[in-house]
Amino acid sequence: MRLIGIGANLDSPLGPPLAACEAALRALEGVGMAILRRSRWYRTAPVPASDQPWYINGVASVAGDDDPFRLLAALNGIEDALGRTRGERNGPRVIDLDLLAHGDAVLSSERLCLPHPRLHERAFVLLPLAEVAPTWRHPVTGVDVSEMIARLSSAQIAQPLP
Ligand code: PH2
Ligand code: MG
Ligand code: MG
Repeated sequence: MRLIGIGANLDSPLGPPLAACEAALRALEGVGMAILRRSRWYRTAPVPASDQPWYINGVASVAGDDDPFRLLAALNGIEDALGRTRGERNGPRVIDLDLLAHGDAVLSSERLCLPHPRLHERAFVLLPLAEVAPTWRHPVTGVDVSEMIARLSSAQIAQPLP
């Protein structure tokens, strides 16, 4: 199970954030990843709270590359192709593709941590993740998605688009 988080909160030449998110899904298929499941798109308030624009977020599970570092490189390549520029941490962006989990892989290197280290505290990841992989368990904590949602610390706004 390879889980990918998709997010965007700036307009780009492709259009509004939703267009970049849709383009990212097509681009994943374009580099040979089959989309197994995908969530609805969510409109989400920025975390941490700030005055930057709200995000579109979603999650997809894909089949494809067995090597997490190659998969990460493919995600970064798609971000670049869709016009991502790298600014401040947690800054606004035209597209963000995060490798959330790669099977039960647990790793912590400078380039990549698996599972994503902040996944369990983010409604904008967990709500769409629950649609794609409702029985997924965090390989380190053993906690499943619905329990992680129940444990979210504060009200975070993440609503599916109508
Ligand atoms: N991504 C971040 C930081 N904050 N907030 C929301 N709502 N959605 C995101 O995708 C997001 C964020 C860093 O990648
Ligand atoms: Mg991110
Ligand atoms: Mg990222």
